[in-house]
Order: sequence, then structure tokens, then C-alpha cells
Amino acid sequence: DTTAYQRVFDAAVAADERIEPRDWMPDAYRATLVRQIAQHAHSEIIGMQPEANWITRAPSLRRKAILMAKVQDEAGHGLYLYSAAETLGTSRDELLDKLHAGRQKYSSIFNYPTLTWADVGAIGWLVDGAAITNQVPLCRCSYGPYARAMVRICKEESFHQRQGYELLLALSKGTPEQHAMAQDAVNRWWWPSLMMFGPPDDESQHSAQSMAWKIKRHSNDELRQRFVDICVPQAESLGLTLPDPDLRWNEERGHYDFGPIDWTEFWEVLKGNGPCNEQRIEQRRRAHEEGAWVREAAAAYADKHAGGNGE
Ligand code: FAQ
Repeated sequence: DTTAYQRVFDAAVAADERIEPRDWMPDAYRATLVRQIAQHAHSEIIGMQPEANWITRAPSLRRKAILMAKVQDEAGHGLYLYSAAETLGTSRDELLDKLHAGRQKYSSIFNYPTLTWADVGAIGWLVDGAAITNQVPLCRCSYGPYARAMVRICKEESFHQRQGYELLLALSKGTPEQHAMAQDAVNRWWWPSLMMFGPPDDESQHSAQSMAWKIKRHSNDELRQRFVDICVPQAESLGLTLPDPDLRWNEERGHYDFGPIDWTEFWEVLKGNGPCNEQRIEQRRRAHEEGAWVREAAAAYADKHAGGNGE
């Protein structure tokens, strides 16, 4: 009897208990989680590309080691998330096929180019900063495996954010050319970072239901505001400015006001018309094809040992 199951599910969500893979759950809850977790996983692995572009050109051994560690962490985050999606009955292969066919999304932010070394700093500070703001509440998501994956991911994201901030600080305090390079990177990444939180609340089709299910704990606009409030004092400490003439403290609201976001640009990027959409998906498909022999070898090895004869 579905209604009895539904009641147990509703009560668990109301009591802030975790829903686990073997528990009954509404089909739409499962589908929403697969959609969000898959998108999140795809973002992690596509998100390796913009920064990987600078690994061979890092300015010192120290910076190179840090950047390599960060990009590898992102691959790891992808794996935790694909594993979380598998607990809902969807295989990693299936999700990757959908990504490659353009049937599932990844974050808009990774369709922008990394033009200078300072972009590595701006991504760490702003993109990872936005990711943390969005993901800390997901540690309390009602679905257990996603919430637990988020705990590990957020710890690593904090290191990523910190390295970006420290990199930008070094540039900002460096030569006038370095300072200008840091400012230019912040100018280009600021608005796309605000778009990471998704469309405004009145255009966010999934928010109400996802909040009722306690998958999302805050609305897109709430988290965006929280991020702006965090960034303004950090920009001041960095000696950099945020490219928004309307940014100012609003005493009454207790928040920073900020200027209008170009939502046309956001929807265009989602449609595939951002500066790097084609390049990102093309490189992803190629990497997948080039990795085919590894998957085949791993499967053959697993088959060989499946007999359990200790070979
Ligand atoms: N890009 O109704 P809503 C990272 C889509 S961080 C692309 O508001 P929802 C770390 C949305 O899917 C980035 N699409 O949707 C890192 C929906 O379309 P659909 C990844 C977007 O789900 C750093 C439609 O618009 N983080 O990777 C975007 O309730 C550095 C309507 O939107 C996550 O995925 C966007 N920005 O709220 C890695 C966090 N925004 O699915 C490497 C988990 C919205 O119906 C380097 N996800 N859309 O076709 C979430 O929290 C939510 O899914 C939101 C969107 C908040 C992103």
C-alpha cells in the first residue's frame, strides 16, 4: 500500500531523519536526486578542465603541486557523487552517456575560459567559495548517501577556496601587472559565480518541491545573498574590487545590495551557447574514448578474478 509507505517517508523527512537507499521513496524524489546529483558529479569532472589548462604553466613547483592536488580532488568528488547516484539505481555509465549526449547538464560556470594564471586564483576564491556556500547546507540533505558525500567534499573545497584566496593575495600584492591580472580575473568571474546559484527564486522550477523534501535547505536567492555578503569584506582584504557599481551595504536589510544579474547570458550558457560549451563537451567525450582501454582492462581483470579461485 503506497499511502502507508508515503506516510513513513513523510514522517522521516519531517523528523529530519535520513532516507537511505533501501527505504521506500516517491519516484519523483528519486528522479530529482538523480538529476541533481548527476549534474553535480558532471560539474566536478567537467570542472577539472578550466584549471587543468594551467597545470603545465604554473609559475612554480609549489603552485603546480597545489593545483594538481586540487584538480585530482575534483575527480575524486565526481567519483563520490557518481557512487551516491548509483545507490538510487542509476549506473555511472548511464549518467556519463547522458552527459556526452547533452541530455544532462553541468554547472554553467565551467563554460567560461581561463585566460590567465590569475583565473586559477579567481576560480578557487569565487567558484569554490560559491560551491561551499551552496554545498554546506547539502550536508543536511534528506538523502543519506548524498549528505555524507557532501561532508567530505566540503572539507576539500575549503582547502580549494583557501588556495585561490592566497594565490590572488600574492598577485594583488605583487607588481602592478600582477595586481591588474588579479583584478581582471575577478572582473570576469564575479558575475558567472553569482549565476552558479541558479535562476532567481521566482523562476526556479524545482526549488519549492526540493525544499519540501529537504534536499535543498535554502533558496537560490538566499544562498546567492549569503555569498555576496561573505565576498565583499574578503575582496577588501584582498585589495581588489568587485565589478558592481550597485554593491553597497543596506543597513535595513542587514545585507549587501547588488546590481542586476544578466539572466539572458545565464540561459544562453545553459542552452549551449556559452564561450566554451562545445570545447568542454568535446574534450570530455574524447577523454572518455581514450580511456576505453582502461575500462576494458579493469573489466577483464575483474572477470578473471570473479571465479573466486584465488588466482
Ligand atoms: N548551471 O529549478 P532550479 C562544483 C538548471 S560546484 C547549469 O533552480 P535546482 C565545484 C537546473 O538544473 C557546481 N544549470 O534547479 C567545483 C534546472 O534545469 P533541469 C556544481 C543550472 O536543481 C569547483 C534549471 O536550471 N554544484 O562543481 C544552474 O533546484 C571548481 C532550473 O533551476 C552543484 O551542482 C547552473 N548554475 O537548483 C568543481 C550543487 N542553475 O535540471 C571544479 C548541487 C540551475 O530541470 C572546480 N546542485 N540550473 O534541466 C544544486 O544545489 C542545485 O541543483 C542548483 C539548482 C542550486 C544548482
